[in-house]
Amino acid sequence: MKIFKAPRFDGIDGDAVLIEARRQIARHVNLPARRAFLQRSLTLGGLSLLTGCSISDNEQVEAALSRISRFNDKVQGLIFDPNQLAPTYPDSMITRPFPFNAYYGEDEVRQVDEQAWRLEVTGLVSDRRQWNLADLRAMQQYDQVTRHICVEGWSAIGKWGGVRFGDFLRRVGADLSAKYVGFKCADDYYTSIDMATALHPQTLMAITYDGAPLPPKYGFPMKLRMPTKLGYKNPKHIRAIFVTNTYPGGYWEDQGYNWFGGS
Ligand SMILES: Nc1nc2c(c(=O)[nH]1)N[C@H]1C(S)=C(S)[C@@H](COP(=O)(O)O)O[C@H]1N2
Ligand SMILES: [Mo]
Repeated sequence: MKIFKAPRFDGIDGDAVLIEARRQIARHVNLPARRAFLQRSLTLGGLSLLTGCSISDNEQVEAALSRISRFNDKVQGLIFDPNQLAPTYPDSMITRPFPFNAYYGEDEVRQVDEQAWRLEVTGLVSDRRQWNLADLRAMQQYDQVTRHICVEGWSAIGKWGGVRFGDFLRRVGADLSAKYVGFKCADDYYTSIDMATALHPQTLMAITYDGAPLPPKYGFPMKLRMPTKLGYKNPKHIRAIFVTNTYPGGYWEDQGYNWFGGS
């Protein structure tokens, strides 16, 4: 990390900056020890030390906070254990009814036509043919009951079934050393994930919910379900998947949510 100038505070509400920084750190960093440390001892000086930036104006503060977030992406990427499984639960613990969430209300849920739907697969893959739902159903299926955690303050246990994303990526000849997999959805949602999480054994292309075809509100015809990531990283109504080394961002990520988004 770079040596920093002593922070100047003119025109800046230092307390507000620290509250925001603590909020972002608490939201983005899931290591309890790290959180406790940062929450107890973070000062404006500490923040500028952490970010290598002088906390002198709003633009710099924004930049500093976004650097904390990108720094956290790296930390989370480094500590991510590709073999560590998220907890699973018995069917009796499924939350009923399972909550709906999107950046719009339930009355605006996208209705995707099964016959017309094609999944586009592009970028660093050797087989760019489009997929339909029957192709996905023909692959080995897995079921899992896991907890979905939304940063808006709720969590719920649900049961999703479908294709292991790692199986799919190998089938299409994806470059497994690429950095990112990006997703475009039938609404205006989009997001992207790191390759290690894409290949995690619990990362599913979910085409069922609770043993039935995925209902429209939960992302028909297909969503990516990752119990190792927060809710907003789990795209519903996926229409295109691309493998890339160029950072693709995401709908909430581009508005300040942490990109790695581990849970
Ligand atoms: N296409 C799409 N995917 C999305 C969203 C969205 O608005 N559109 N919202 C995300 C958020 S913030 C959450 S918490 C979950 C909600 O999924 P659920 O409706 O299955 O609970 O979907 C995620 N994936
Ligand atoms: Mo969410």
